[in-house]
Amino acid sequence: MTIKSRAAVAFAANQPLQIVEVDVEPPRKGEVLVRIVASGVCHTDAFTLSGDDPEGIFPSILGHEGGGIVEAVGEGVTSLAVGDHVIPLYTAECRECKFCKSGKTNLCQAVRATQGKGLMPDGTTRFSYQGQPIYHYMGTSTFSEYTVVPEISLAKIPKDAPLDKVCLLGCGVTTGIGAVLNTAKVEEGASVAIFGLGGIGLAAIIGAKMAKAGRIIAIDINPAKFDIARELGATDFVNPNDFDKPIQEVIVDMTDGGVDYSFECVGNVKLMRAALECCHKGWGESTIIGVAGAGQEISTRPFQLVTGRVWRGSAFGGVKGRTELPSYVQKAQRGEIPLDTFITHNMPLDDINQAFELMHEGKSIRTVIHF
Ligand code: NAD
Ligand code: AHE
Ligand code: ZN
Repeated sequence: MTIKSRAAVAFAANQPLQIVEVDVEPPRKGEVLVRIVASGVCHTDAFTLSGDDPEGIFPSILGHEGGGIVEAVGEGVTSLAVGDHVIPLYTAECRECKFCKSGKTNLCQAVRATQGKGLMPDGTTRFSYQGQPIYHYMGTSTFSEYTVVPEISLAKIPKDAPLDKVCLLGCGVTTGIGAVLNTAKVEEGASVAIFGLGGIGLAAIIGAKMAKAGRIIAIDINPAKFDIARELGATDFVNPNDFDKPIQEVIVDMTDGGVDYSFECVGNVKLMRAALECCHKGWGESTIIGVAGAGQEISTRPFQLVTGRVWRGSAFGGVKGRTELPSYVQKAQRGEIPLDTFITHNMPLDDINQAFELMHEGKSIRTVIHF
């Protein structure tokens, strides 16, 4: 039976989201209806809303950092049952595709093509408004009271984990920690530079602490971010605006030739170059996490790579969600991942546009939307 759901709909790029009641069709084969309890707001939602995302489709329901409860399952769903608590995954894990079986990547491709077109795997959408289709987003669309998600795009988590906090493990916090531990594989004593201290960069600091990094240099043009970075374990704080030379030179001078690892957590292609070039000659590795807009490209002198620096990228921290997210949830429950530190604001769905404003003003780390 089709149900009604309150949702924040992105009707067009660069327009505020509109809270309306959409129609949601029941889950089909291999799909699950989830009641979203809470959702974080990530910079990627704002990026797509800005119109800069080549995969941005309108009208759509954004949101990809949610936590919810299974409301109904479609035909053939075996791994989940009504009442299970779940985190939707924008990186599915089918365990059967070439990518899943490779042992080399978390980038399952089973549903990726349709997901990028705002559709369910059968090529249709479950959402509509006044008879017109509304598109899905990142396979998750968590800015809706009810959403439909492929079974392989849901991580089952313990029922005693607070959904309004562990929802942050659906993107930002897992991405930052995973990029340090899985992608870069930072080792004990290493020096680390983290560019951008939003949800992703701050989580990367946690990852660097977990890896027992020696020096953790936190870099942001908004010095208001430094207190939380310090609380999480950063050792040095750099505001590029305080210097009249390129930030890579500043970091190289501070670190006797450059850092062992750097992470770009902003989505600025010039900063991606700086993050690479602040790495130590011979071995320094830079990981791009930030998402840059359509048409933008990175550049550096090839000599930077010839002389031993390595450029990498990381999606969802290299984490295989169905297999690994439960252990991230456990770590959060044990206090090893301080989710509360990230939650600067809580608000109802009606106020969701304010969450975007706070992010753009640099006043929030994560706002959690409560349904
Ligand atoms: P955010 O807006 O919360 O934080 C960005 C931070 O960067 C802010 O503190 C801002 O002050 C800082 N910043 C801006 N310009 C800067 C500059 N020139 N130098 C230094 N700092 C600067 O964003 P977020 O939610 O933390 O996301 C960060 C980026 O990561 C975005 O591009 C987002 O799309 C991307 N992201 C990627 C993945 C992935 O899997 N690869 C996952 C989540 C988010
Ligand atoms: N759609 C964009 C790219 C967006 C992008 O890079 N997304 C990241 C996750 S950001 C989460 O906040 C990602 O995981 N990408 C891998 C993937 O498969 O989408 C574009 O440029 O087309
Ligand atoms: Zn995100």
